[in-house]
Amino acid sequence: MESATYTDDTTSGHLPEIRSLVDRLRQGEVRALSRAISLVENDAPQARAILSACFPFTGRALRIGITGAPGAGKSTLVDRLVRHYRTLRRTVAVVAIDPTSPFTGGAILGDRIRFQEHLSAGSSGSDPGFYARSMATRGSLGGLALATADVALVMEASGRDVILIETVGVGQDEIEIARLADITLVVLVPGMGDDIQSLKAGVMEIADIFVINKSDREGTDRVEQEIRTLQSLVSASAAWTPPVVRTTATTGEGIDALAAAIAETEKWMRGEDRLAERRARHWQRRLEAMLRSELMRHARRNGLAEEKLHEYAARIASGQDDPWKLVGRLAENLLAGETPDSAPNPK
Ligand SMILES: Nc1nc2c(ncn2[C@@H]2O[C@H](COP(=O)(O)OP(=O)(O)O)[C@@H](O)[C@H]2O)c(=O)[nH]1
Ligand SMILES: [Mg+2]
Repeated sequence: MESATYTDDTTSGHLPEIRSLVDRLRQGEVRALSRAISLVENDAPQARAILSACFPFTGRALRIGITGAPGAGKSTLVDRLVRHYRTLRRTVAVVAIDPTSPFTGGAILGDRIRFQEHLSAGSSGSDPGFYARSMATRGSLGGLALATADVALVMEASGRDVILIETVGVGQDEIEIARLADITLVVLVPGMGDDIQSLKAGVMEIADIFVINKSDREGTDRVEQEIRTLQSLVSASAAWTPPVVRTTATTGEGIDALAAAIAETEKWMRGEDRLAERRARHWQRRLEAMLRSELMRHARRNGLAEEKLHEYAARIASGQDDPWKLVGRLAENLLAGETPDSAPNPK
């Protein structure tokens, strides 16, 4: 049988079109940027060619992740940071992910409205130095973390200086998303003092800066104390002790201090190849995810479509097939370019 191919050649006919799309988004055309992001987010057939064409124009931007519980004030903070960077004439893009409301939920809608209020490129009188996008959840193939990374890459290629990535820091997916950032802000609020101890270890691990937002409220000292205590337990010997910054995002208080902390963290990250090392680690995980997604895509294209999988699953459920032996045989056949059902290779 014909050897199966791992590359997607359905796009070859689109190449001039894709090149022109990427040229236009690099020249700052917002409609081209939006279209490219949609194609990438939906994992369209052109997605990889677009990402590939964007890739050479990336690596310069600073990617800042903002993570924390729903309602902590992340979007309000992002809004403030956008204003801050725009005042400094740095161009900004925001990607906001809220998996709790994948379609029409209030959070995404609220974010969109707020972002568009003063900026959103494209409409009349708007600021072309700013672009915001809310993400829906991408299906099972690539996963949300991969989709977010891809969208951020396209934004970067459009020449943005700063990419802000807002995500609800709860699950593994979100921690994965936070890890694609160069610098991660973990946003906490007063009144959750007792909960800090129960913060997922992963969230503590990814914090480069702690932000205590809503510091206009009572209990700010207490949260800070809790963070410091936890820090002294976790990172007594760490090279970097994440600064703790107090903000009131609604009034803008503390935003300058936060921006200063970000700048200082960036300086430290850029020293001694730390940033390069973090980005390499990011790419290692991303490569793994890309490979997994690619292999599944290959499997689906070569006889392991949904119905076929269901058939196998039913056989396993009724005890007719051994899943471990089956997986071994399927993987072997697929990698050898044969149909999943081929007889086991004689050894
Ligand atoms: N009192 C107070 N309220 C805030 C502050 N920052 C945000 N909020 C409010 O908290 C609510 C949730 O904010 P939002 O930015 O949407 O939170 P997100 O879910 O983390 O993105 C909104 O009603 C904000 O106006 C703050 O510093 N102090
Ligand atoms: Mg939000």
